[in-house]
Amino acid sequence: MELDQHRMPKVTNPRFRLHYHLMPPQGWMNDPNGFTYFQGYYHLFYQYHPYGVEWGPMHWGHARSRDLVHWETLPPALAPDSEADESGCFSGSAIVKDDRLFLIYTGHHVPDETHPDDFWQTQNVAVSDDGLHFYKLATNPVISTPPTDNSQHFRDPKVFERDGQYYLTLGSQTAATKTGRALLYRSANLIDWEYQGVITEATERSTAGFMWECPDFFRLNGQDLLVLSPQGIEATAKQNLNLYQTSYVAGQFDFQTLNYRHDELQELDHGHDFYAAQTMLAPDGRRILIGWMDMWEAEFPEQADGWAGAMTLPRELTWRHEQLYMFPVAEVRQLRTKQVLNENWQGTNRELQVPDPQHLELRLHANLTDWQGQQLTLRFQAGEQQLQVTYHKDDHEMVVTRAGRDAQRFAQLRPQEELDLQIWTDTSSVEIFANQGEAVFSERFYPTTSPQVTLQTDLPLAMQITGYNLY
Ligand code: DQQ
Repeated sequence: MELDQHRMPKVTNPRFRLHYHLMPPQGWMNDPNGFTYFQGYYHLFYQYHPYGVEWGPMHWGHARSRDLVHWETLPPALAPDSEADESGCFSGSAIVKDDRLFLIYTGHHVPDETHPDDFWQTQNVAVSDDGLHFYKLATNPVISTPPTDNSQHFRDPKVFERDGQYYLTLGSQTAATKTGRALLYRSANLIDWEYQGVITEATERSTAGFMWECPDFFRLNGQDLLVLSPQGIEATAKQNLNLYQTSYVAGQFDFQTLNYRHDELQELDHGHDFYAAQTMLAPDGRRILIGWMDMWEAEFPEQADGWAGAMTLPRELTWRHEQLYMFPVAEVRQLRTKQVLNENWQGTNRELQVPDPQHLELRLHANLTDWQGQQLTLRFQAGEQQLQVTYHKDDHEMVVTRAGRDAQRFAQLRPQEELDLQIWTDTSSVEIFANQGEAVFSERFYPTTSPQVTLQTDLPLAMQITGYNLY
């Protein structure tokens, strides 16, 4: 589809542009949508406002990749130009059926722009034969009203196939209690959908949220996992500190009875910038997740340059030690251009000299068994801009501190003998993976000069340090 070039902001300064993460060509990006594999390409769509650097009438931006790391920007797939989605093509997902790519998305309707909170939402389908051109069904919407006990919040369909049936889960809110829940629908053909019921719901607003956005329901290593983005969970001292969360529950779901025995909601990523994550099943069976690497109501310094928003690295999900692990897909190794660090080091304080600290893959690997120290800190410092990663051995805690307001984020690790810290930096982002993805922090970080990278421990610690320059 064609955009009106005259109305589109231009990128005026490359200073914060990322080198290997997906970001909009210009304009605004939020949630990942329609993450799928079709005719030899990974496709990733996203919530896109081409006519401003802030959220606005939502389009579906579109990119594709052969390898999950080199992305080609394509023309937007959807614009809010039909009766079924007049105020926005909100989040949704994709699935391949009979060699055709089906997009299922939410049509947003605001009858009176002066009252943006008085809206209604429907579910719609668009189809493509080539992965480039998309046709909305003339019969849209495919789901025109929410269940009778639902509020107006009814969006973000995530479609999947199970035992020869199509299903989708939807983000929603119970009308009476104003609490979040995930709904289940079933279809034989992706067009005619039958409401099944509630997969699971918030029992309390303060601990589970008033609305669940972007649910994603899938099976991994014997677990039925529901990843969702709850709004309204109250922060505790060290958890749920972002405005909105992305969390998950794990358990066993029965598609006949809709009985879901699951444990508590857990945060999926502990960083300041992570939301609306979506997964896909790769052809080789890996479950891969991408999230929006930003947060609502955060500052977006890149807005001054004509764009806003980015995606995380694609991460492979695994289920280990009764929790989800996330770790960058193996394809990310292709980004290495040169090894810049490779040494065994023991000491308490040093600067890591690397040619380009903002495009770096860094790994610190230490055996903690005989170490009497308590604390290890890695710091990126550029003037006032500082991002610090600290491991506290006594309580097995990771703390990320980003200078500025609301600085700290926390994650608890299992007691173990080794510490393996892996970090990817990309111009204005830092992603931190502890112990192969047991704890993850996604951070936007905007140094305006090249940061100094330093390592500090309270007592000498032997570690292996490796680093690669990334393209
Ligand atoms: N963003 C979309 C909605 C979704 C929200 C609109 C989550 O579909 O619920 O841009 O960030």
